[in-house]
Amino acid sequence: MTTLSQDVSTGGPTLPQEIRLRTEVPGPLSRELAARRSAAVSAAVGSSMPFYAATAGGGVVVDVDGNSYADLGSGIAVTTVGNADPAVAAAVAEQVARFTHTCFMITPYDSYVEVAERLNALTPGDFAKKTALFSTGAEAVENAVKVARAHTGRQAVVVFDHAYHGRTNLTMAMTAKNMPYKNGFGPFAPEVYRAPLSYPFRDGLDGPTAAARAIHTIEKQVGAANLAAVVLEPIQGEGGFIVPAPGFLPAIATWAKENGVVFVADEVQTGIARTGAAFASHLEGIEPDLVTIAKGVAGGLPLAAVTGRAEIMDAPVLGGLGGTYGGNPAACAAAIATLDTLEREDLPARARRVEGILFARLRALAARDPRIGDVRGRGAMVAVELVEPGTTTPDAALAKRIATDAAQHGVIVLTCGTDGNVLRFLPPLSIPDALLEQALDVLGTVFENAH
Ligand code: PLZ
Repeated sequence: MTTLSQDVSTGGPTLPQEIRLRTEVPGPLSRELAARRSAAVSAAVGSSMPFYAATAGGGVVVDVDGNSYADLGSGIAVTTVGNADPAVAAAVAEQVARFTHTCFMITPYDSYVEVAERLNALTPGDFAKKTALFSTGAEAVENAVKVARAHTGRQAVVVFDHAYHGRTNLTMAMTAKNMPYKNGFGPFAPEVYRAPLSYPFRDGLDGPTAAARAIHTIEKQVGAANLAAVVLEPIQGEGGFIVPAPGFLPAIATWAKENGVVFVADEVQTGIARTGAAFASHLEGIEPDLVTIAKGVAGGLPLAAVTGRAEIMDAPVLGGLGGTYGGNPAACAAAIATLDTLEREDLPARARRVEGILFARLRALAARDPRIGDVRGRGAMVAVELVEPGTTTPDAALAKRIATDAAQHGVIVLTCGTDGNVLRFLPPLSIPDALLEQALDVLGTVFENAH
């Protein structure tokens, strides 16, 4: 039986904020767990890192062998407020000591109502809004589609190239990439159509031109009268941190409004201060009819939401939205603590500061290394796209090698992109500047040594 190393303390920002490697990576205790895992856990579930977590907080994850890594992934953009954030941990502890679950559909409670009020106020648009709570991002996306269909009486849904919306049956249909998300898992839900995205690095189109191309596709292949919703990530996450050209999102939103189509911003990855505003839609000056929210909203607990125009959110029949765990009280308590911190500590401003550090360092690296074709993103959601020098040909092998080598040197970095050739940086906003700079030093060395 594996035991954790003796000096593992509790998590949160009090953990030493340092890169510290005590064993080879993975160490002996992680290797022991890996052996147990391969006998017990489905081989279809992957992990990008070879080491097992013991504690985390501030900007570090500490493994079972006592190695401390700089965390540039936040568990895929979840621990934005910090891992084991003390306010979140205290709020959850207080809540679970009072009650762990009643089911909001049976005996409701105040924290669900408060989270709804807070998200109604925080999302873009000064109009009457309502919210329904769920547990995962995919569930939020599915429910946004249900609400849009109930409101419009129409069935079709438009999504975009490179989109990622989840792994459930409807959201698999909405997700673009086959491997590994969809392969062998069909048949997929019908009435999902895909339009071309704005991808400045690859298409060179300005925003209005790219939007006109997408709208042409939608009008010719779907028809506005059949369309319930357009679902779009303001900055694509899994698809490669693709920031559409300025004007693209507003043009799509305007077209949707003119045609009675519900405009859904999937802010599961971009939301909750990640991009330097409460929501990325704020930065684009758009007011989505519905916003899907998950990941960062509850400091690591599973909570998701659909927030949007009251008359749209009220469209399904009574009882049409719900689920056993949706708006679980521990997750709601965590969300309230997270949203308090977002406001008190001005987390969007902190994300903009992180953006400054990431852009300065990554652009300097790109100037030295022609394999970095593009540096892009917003706030604490920044990426580099790796290509064969002088081309736009994706180099996925390099992205994989860099992420693997970075982990060996104490830095957690994730990859993404339809072609798997994008390295993405999603640090928790609680990471100290000095540790972020140190992690970027390590990354620079890893790039230099990767041939
Ligand atoms: N919408 C925009 O980014 C989740 C998933 C990674 P769930 N992204 C990370 C993986 O391999 O499963 C995501 C997202 C956007 C929806 C989702 C789905 O959120 O909480 O994973 O269901």
